[in-house]
This record gives sequence, structure tokens and C-alpha cells, in this order.
Amino acid sequence: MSELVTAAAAMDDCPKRDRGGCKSELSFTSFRQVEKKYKLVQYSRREAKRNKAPETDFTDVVRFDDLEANTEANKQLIHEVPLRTDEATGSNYKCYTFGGVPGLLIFPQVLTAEEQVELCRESILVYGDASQHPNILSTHAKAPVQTHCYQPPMRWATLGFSYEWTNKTYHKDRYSTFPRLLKERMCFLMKLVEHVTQDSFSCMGSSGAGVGDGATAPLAATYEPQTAIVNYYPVGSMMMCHQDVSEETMDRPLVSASLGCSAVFLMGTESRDDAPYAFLLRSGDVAAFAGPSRRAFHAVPRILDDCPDYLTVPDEAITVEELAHFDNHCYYKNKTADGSIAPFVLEVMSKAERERYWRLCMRHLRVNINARQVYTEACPFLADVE
Ligand SMILES: O=C(O)CCC(=O)C(=O)O
Repeated sequence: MSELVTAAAAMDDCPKRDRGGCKSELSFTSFRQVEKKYKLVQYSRREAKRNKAPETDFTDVVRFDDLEANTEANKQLIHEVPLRTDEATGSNYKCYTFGGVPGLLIFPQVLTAEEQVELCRESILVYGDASQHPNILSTHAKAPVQTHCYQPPMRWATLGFSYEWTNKTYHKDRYSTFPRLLKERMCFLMKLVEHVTQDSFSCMGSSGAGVGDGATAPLAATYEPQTAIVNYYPVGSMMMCHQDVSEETMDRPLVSASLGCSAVFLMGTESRDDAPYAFLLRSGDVAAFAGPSRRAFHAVPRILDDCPDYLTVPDEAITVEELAHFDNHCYYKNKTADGSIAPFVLEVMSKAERERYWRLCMRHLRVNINARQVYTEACPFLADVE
């Protein structure tokens, strides 16, 4: 855990998003107390001269990369679920459950380095294209900007059905195509979810309704990812406590992939009054919210500054000019003198420049892609056909 303790203090960047509910009456819940514990405390240069920023104690964070590093209490709650070896690839995937959060499944390092590269490239260069996929910039932006790729301070993009944050609803007539690559990955991951058996809950569609056929059918065969939220988290940002309960198909697990910098992820129960557990999610890890955890409150209070070299431009390869484009952990290629963002067009960039661009963006960034099935029936119109 030692590398976690060294995370530096910098400027606070808690976005006032409607998704988390930064509301004063929520400040005293047990969930909020744990969020505060892990939040990055950032001081201005002047303050830092007078006060030393407090260090975070990460001892209680559950980690699956180093089981021995867990507290004795957490070790008792971690269970490895035997998974069948993938016959096609011979891969032997691992899955863990955690006694404190029934239904939460963690698949550490289930995405290969190549798959992570592919998904990061798409997340920066394609999924952030507002002309293909509607997105909204963070509240820090002076006005919505129609970007052609991810550009800070964009905080999320939606693929497939668009989500209306204010009314917490989906609309069947508001959608973009659901990318084929992502659909393939998510369907594969759902097969792994299906392989996991637990006594305390069932991951299988319990309503008896399969996609399209109305019959009881295995989960993976009928699963259709219909919406995905791509979250962009620069170091210092966070996502406040919330539930994801707007989908009609709450018996279908939500699948959530972590890319780039690691995060402290909190998950509790259906009540904010219960203190959540904290989990370390690293690049390549996938979490599935199945069973009771599908309705549980969760949050991301901390992003660690540890993007793996294979997803970014490492220190020794970055130029002084490129470094000058970083501001508060974000890579701004086109920041104008008044601080607004000038959208740029990828087509004018060479392939090598685009490759460099997404890797520079990832330097202090975590990307989370979480996919959900929204409606019981199949929605073939979402398909990404060539
Ligand atoms: O970033 C994560 O791991 C979780 C994202 C999330 O909770 C959401 O998009 O609703």
C-alpha cells in the first residue's frame, strides 16, 4: 500500500454534478464520512507553505492485486470464486466476491494490456466525439462545447441510449450507436459474470424475461449492453455517492471497466447511513454490480496518479513543450487565452499525432466505462454496422 500513501496534495476539484448530490444534508451520513476520508486534500501553493496536507490512510482499502496486504478483517471477507478456464484462449480468469458487499464481483486484470490500449484510444479519440455521441462538459466549462474527441474538462460521454441526468430517465428515441468493440467486450465479460455462482444471490435474469424472446434464458446469451457511460476522471476529481437505478432491467448486472490511473471505489448498501467498503480498482480490472449490489450506493472519492506506462507517455519520453500544456493534471491541447476550450478536429492530425494525443491525455487520467442493459427487449437499432 506504500505507493498509495504517497499521493500528492493539489487543488480541490469536486465538480458540482447532479449525479452525486453535493447536498449539505448529506454531509453527515456514514457514506459521506468515508468519502471525506479518501478525498484528495489539495492546498494552494500559499497554503501549502503554512500547512502540510494530511496524508490519507489507505490501510482499509481492499485490494485484489496483493491479497496479503489486506487487513485481517478484510481478508476474512474476500472470497475467490472458481472460474472455468476459457476453452478458446486457455485463459484462467479470477473473480473475487467480498462478504461486506453481496453481489459485487471483481475480475482483477481481466482486460489485457492490448485491450486496455484499444479501449483508452477509443475513449479519447472516438467516444468523446459529440457529433457521434452526445456528451456534456463539466460544470467548469463556460458553455457546452461540441468536441470532436475527449478534451478536458469533459467529464463524461454516453454511448447508446442517452441518459437525462435531471429527470434520471432514458428515452427510447434518444440514442447513438453502441460501439461494436465495446459490445463485444461487454458481452464477453457478461459470460464471465454468468460463470460465477454464489449461494446468496443469483446473477441470472430473475424476471424470466430474456431479451426479445420473453422466455427464461441464460444471462449472457440474452444480454445486450444498450447504454454506456464513459467517465473521465483527472487526478483530483471524484464522483460522489449515488445509485444507478434508472434501468428497467435491474436484474441485469452493470459491468464497469477501469482504465488508466487507479481509483478508490466505495460501495455500501441501499442506505447512505451504512458506511461503505473501499476497493482499489486498477487499470484492467472489471467490477460487476450484480444481485443486491446493483442497487447499492457507490462513489469514487480518489484517483491515484499512477497511469501505467503502456497507456501513456512516460516521464522520460515527454517533451518540455508537452509538459507546458498540462494544467491541474489535464492535457489541454487547445486552451485559449481566456481559458475557454477551442475544439479541434482530429482529421487534420496525423495518425502518429492522434496516438500521441490520447496517450498524453491519459497521463493523469482514469477512464471508467460502465455498460448497462436498459430495456428488456432487444434494441437492434443501436447496432454499430459498418
Ligand atoms: O467510475 C466508476 O468506477 C463508477 C462510475 C459510476 O458509478 C457511474 O458512472 O455511475
